[in-house]
Amino acid sequence: MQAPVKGRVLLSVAGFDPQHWRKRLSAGREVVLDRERPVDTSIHYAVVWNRHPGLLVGLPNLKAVFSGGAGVDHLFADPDLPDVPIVRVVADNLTQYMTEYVVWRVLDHHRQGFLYRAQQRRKAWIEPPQPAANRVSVGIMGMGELGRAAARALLTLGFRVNGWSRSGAPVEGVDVYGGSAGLDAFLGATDILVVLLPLTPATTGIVDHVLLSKLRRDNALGGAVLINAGRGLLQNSADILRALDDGVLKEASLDVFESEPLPETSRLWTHERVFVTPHAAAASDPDHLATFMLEQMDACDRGEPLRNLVDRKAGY
Ligand code: NDP
Ligand code: OXD
Repeated sequence: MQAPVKGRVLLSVAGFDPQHWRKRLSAGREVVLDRERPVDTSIHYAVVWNRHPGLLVGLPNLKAVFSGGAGVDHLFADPDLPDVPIVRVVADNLTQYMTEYVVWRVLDHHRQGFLYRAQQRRKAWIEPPQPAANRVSVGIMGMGELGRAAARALLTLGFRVNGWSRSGAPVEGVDVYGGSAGLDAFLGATDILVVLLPLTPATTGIVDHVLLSKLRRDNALGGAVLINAGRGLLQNSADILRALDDGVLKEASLDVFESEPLPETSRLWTHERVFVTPHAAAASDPDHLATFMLEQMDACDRGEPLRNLVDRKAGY
């Protein structure tokens, strides 16, 4: 008996090289780059990143949508998102990239990179006091796949680590605080705030001046630090700049912004105590991810459950 023809994959990934994704996904299925017909019954799966609303309308046989990344806010921004399962990226190499980014930024702030770079520009040979890692508390907002991995690496380096999540679920070695009831205590025990939250209605704009002013400023580092690699719309950049200028924040590392690319007019580009990266903390790699996606599509066709499913109600 002939094996049933596999449904096709609609691929629509803005900001990535679609041909790279197409090449990898074509190893398992026929890939459609652009919608050819208003109604397309041949498409059973979609791999999507940051595309326009309405893209997935008119696909009556769509079985699941795969996000091109870990975040799914780009999908929920589509009012016409079909009611099918959504699979997001959970992958060792993405987690590793994010862990590297967090460790890099925490160590740079901890080891006074901003100060040394300024001193080097002046050719100044000055050795400031250096606090030990165990005198510094890193607080991670979002103790999911990425937050937990970053926490493990920071614990290995000797930092104290706090976490904040919706559930407050325990994580070994970490003081985890849960929900809005735990937020102020979490912030008050945190010197370096690392934001690894998903963007949902509950988290939009959460990193504002009020929140930043609750961080511990009287600390071994001489001020509070913000690192955001979650999403730009979690933060209010004007508030971050105000916090840097009025002493609420000592320094910031930002990978994500309300508007991307970060507009040239933004003062974040030139602020001497801000480190900017272009949403590059942990990029999805089709060489690594396409195989997992194809495996999941085949499993779904066999009636097996999908992994790394998004909770539509929670929005992440
Ligand atoms: P997960 O879904 O695994 O974890 C999300 C965490 O956030 C969970 O701990 C969850 O709590 C917590 N959370 C969600 N909503 C709330 C809330 N309202 N209050 C408190 N805590 C909340 O996500 P990942 O760790 O995989 O990824 C996190 C985010 O990182 C992504 O959504 C994406 O936006 C961003 N990202 C950025 C990248 C970059 O390059 N800059 C690359 C990859 C991801 P609970 O544990 O209770 O569910
Ligand atoms: C992601 C991202 O969510 O790269 O994976 O931002």
